[in-house]
Amino acid sequence: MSVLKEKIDPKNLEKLNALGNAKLNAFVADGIELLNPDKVIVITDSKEDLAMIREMAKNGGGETPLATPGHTYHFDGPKDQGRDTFSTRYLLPKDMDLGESLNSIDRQKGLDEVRGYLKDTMVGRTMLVCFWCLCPTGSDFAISCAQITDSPYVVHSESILYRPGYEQFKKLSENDMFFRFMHSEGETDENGCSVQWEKRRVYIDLTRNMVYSVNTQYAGNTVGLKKLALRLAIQKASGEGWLAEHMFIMGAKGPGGRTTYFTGAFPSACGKTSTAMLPGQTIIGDDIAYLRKRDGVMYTANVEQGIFGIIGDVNPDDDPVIFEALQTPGEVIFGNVLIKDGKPYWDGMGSDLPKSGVNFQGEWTPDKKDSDGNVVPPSHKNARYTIRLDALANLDPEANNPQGVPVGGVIYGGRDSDTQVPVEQAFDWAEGIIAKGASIESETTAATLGKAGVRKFCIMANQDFVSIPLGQYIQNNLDFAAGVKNPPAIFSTNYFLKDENNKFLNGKLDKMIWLLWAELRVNGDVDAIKTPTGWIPKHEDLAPLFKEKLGKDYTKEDYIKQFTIRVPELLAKYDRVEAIYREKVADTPQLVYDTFANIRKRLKDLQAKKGDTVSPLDL
Ligand code: SPV
Ligand code: MN
Repeated sequence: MSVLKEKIDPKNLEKLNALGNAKLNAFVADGIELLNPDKVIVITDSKEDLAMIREMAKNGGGETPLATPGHTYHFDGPKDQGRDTFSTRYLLPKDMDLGESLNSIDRQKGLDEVRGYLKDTMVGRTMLVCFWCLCPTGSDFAISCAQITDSPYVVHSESILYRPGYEQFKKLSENDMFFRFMHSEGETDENGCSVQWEKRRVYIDLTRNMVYSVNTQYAGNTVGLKKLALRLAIQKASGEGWLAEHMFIMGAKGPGGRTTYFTGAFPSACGKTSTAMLPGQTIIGDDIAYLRKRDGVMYTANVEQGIFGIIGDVNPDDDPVIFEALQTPGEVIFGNVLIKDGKPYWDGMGSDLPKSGVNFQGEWTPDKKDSDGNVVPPSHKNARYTIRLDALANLDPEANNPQGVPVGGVIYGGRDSDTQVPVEQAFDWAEGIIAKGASIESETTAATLGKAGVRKFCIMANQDFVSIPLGQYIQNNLDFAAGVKNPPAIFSTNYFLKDENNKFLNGKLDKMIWLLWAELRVNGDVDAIKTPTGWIPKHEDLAPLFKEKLGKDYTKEDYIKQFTIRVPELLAKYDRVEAIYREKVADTPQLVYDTFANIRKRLKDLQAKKGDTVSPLDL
């Protein structure tokens, strides 16, 4: 209390005291002692406090106003444009073993390092203390969170992306847990960007439900409730029998006005948001879902209330709902786009870009090169927008239901140019978890730092965030169907299949047809064709959907090209994936190996009968 009293003025101290939480006070006092701010501001759920944050953000706090009222832009530094998976580590106590696939560091060593980097970073600055809630407040999904940061941009982003949590915090009792996040952007340059990116660290203390983040601004490294909280949530869920997943939630519209809810896990930048935003359907969330069981039914709720989405290729044809929302006055933060005369521009927006402007590298012209000699694009590939979901015309009416919504189907996607068919239903829950979710491979994208286009294994599209041994995580997913009367159907999708000339075999909106076919399957409305790896659609069920929804004639030739079973590629895929499990995941459940063996046998039987490539019409 003496530390708090010394640094916090009476008005702000009163706000903290109203929460009456000794653990919170200890967290804030630790922050004050370590970070050494000049001033501390405590932020409540009030309109005034949120307006103050918006003002602070616009006045040197990481954002600049644009011409459209409510719109601002934010730049991260040139070397701070994505999640830093290398410098994100679990602090490992001596008695914890997470397996070799998870990035970790000895707890004490990591604490010394990250707290060393955080020390005195807020001298001359203001420390912001704010409160949010993961999932709808007052539900069994809800988790309270406290965030300390010196970035008004981070607080503003959180106020768009998460439900307010100050009032909810008052209801916590002394023993209730909450997640804690401590962030400082560290030293900044004249543009307000973190300079010491080589000392960027995101360290996760699972023993304290706390995450440290320093010398970074990119939201995926700093906005506590997003991927930092997901890592804490996965561990908590594992102990309590529920799931925390890197999934969208959306309502797919079937015949007669029926809504079937789907969750879907896709690696970053593989069509996840655009699936959740498909025209004619309704969105609940685009990034993180919690799943719980009640009375033999799986329910899911959106952890967030906003979208931090990739802006590249958002245009009136491919993403009409988002495009419209991004033109409308209201709170939107544009990140790492090109700015010219108070307007944001990005690649693939469907109109010409100006020939000059300002972007994350400074003054920009088309011939601009970065320090490594590479041409600088107008907007970064991982440029993003931050917007509240209620700004969208297609928000599902159940989006804030504290009970969540029942899960009808689960989709696992990836970026795969040559192996999997566009959509396939797994034979059952266990095979879906293992052969679809736990076998995702995806060609890398700009959402994480590093080289793009490399095929990377990514369990449930959640691997970057898994905070328990990977085998245990798969087992938890397998076990989750226990006691569920009618487990959701599991599907794989692949929007990135290419022909021999390296041309995509599908149009961007074809994903709507795969989704609506899955909706029909969940409800038992259509038959399907059996392959060695699951059930694929019949041409006769897809053609009317293409005609009705997209006005396209879906030819048998296209169907055959897209749904041909590529046996050698599939065998190679399961060989690759199995090798990773054998080498890297010591606690892999035996069922994983048995399932791969069964799939391989079915593939080889088909190969012996029909050859390497098998038309769906020959099955
Ligand atoms: C992702 O990369 O999966 C995102 C954006 O949703 S972030 O994790 O915040 O970087
Ligand atoms: Mn994500």
